[in-house]
Amino acid sequence: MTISLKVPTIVCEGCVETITKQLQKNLPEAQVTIDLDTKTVSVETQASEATVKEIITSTGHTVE
Ligand SMILES: [Cu+2]
Repeated sequence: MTISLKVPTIVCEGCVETITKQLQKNLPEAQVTIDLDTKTVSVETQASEATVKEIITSTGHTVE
């Protein structure tokens, strides 16, 4: 399942890297794609949307 979330607090490559690393650390099997222009995080994973949201929030970012 692919979960797509809008994360408006993403402003630069650094944010993209931080979120990608945190998701890969917590969900090693996940495929993470982040579009900096649209501030959209797409995660192909077995984990729930709530789990993915929690991981993103733990980096200090806000999920819309
Ligand atoms: Cu940044």
